[in-house]
Amino acid sequence: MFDKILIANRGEIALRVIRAAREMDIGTVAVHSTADADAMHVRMADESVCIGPPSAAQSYLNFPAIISACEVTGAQAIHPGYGFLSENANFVQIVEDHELTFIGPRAEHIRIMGDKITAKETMRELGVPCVPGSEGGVPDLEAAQRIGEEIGYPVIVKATAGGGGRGMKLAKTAAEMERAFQTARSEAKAAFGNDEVYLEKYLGAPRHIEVQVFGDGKGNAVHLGERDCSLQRRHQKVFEEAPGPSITQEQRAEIGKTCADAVARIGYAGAGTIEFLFEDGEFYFIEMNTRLQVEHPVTEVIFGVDLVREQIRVAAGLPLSFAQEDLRINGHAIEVRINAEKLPSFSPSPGKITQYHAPGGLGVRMDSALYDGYRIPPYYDSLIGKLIVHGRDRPEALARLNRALGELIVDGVDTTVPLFHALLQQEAVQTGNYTIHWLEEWLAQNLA
Ligand code: MV4
Repeated sequence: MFDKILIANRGEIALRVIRAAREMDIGTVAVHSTADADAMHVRMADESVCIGPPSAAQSYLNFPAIISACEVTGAQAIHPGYGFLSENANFVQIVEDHELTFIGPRAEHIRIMGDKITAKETMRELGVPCVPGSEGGVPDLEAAQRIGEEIGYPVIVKATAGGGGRGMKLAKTAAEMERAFQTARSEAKAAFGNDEVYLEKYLGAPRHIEVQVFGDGKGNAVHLGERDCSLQRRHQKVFEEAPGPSITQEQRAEIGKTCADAVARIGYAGAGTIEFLFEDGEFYFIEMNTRLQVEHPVTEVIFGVDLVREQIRVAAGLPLSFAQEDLRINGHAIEVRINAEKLPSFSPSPGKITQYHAPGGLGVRMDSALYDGYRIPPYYDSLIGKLIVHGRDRPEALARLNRALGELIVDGVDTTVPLFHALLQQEAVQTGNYTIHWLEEWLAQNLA
């Protein structure tokens, strides 16, 4: 096992990794920008190194500064958290070239899943059900029009270098294909320097269901069920839950086994998330994320496992500490993302926290790097905390969420907390009967 690891991240996820490491008796090194000198992750780690000015490009994304921080402190491995360098295959390569360990999958697997066409081709060959569409890239408009007729409209044009909702254009009818195809291409070229696009049948009212998988890098893998993350605004998740309120035990077991077998076959190492659209009882693969996700706590809470601990174990060459048959779902968990944002525009609201009080009690977990007097810098993501609640069933989790939100105090900046109080009053949220479009439609009618 490692003696010391470096956390190449900030905020709540840096604390999350420090906590797991400390329970494993592993030393921790925080890195930080000049804007984060007073951040909680710097205070909580055993050691810290300043790696550059505020802009992420010069600090949290600065390869040489991070590698140097390992060399100076003797950290043997790097945990990337989520975002920043977590899905950067070039970084993984450089980490390995310096005889350090990346706590995450191999560069090869990050690369495959980073290209959405290769990802889909790989998953299809591994027996994972995919959205009907083009076989690989579409070279020109004529091909797009021919394939559009074959799969039937509406059709969505997606950039292979996109993902997470970036670089997509909808063609509702054949007449709209020319414009959708050309716009998708030129926007992809401008945004990613890669204009390759592919086509999919557009699903009108699906849910976003994602399956948590974990590989040991030696051909063994398990699944930890699914999360329903359908409640999103502009491709940002807002409210996530596990298990998915629409998924049966039989569906979970079947898609879970398909996903675990797929990642086992490629020798995948560490945590992964396989994203699906779920409509009329069928799963359709869209993308795989080769990192720990923001919403991983809802899975941890219902399975009673520490996913970061397992990431560190697998990176050190140890086996997973559980087998598939050890994994049982206990109750229901919900996470809400607390952002420093002003409603109804959701514009960033950085500034000084004049009062902070975290909720507590049975079944309540608050993952946050806030403290009284902390100044939220304007340079980074607006996520300031995740409130995760656990109940014996979904109604109990909802009641606990309502109670915990009432206890939470974040003064000095605007937050998304009022949104959650309002959402908990909605029948669709109470019953779990929502699709990927529900939140945007509700916001348009109730907030704007
Ligand atoms: C789709 C789709 C409908 N049909 N693909 C958006 C994010 C990216 N991960 C995939 N996305 C979508 N792909 C097909 N074939 C609808 C979306 C989509 C969406 C997906 C998940 C959660 C929220 C969403 C909001 C709008 C569109």
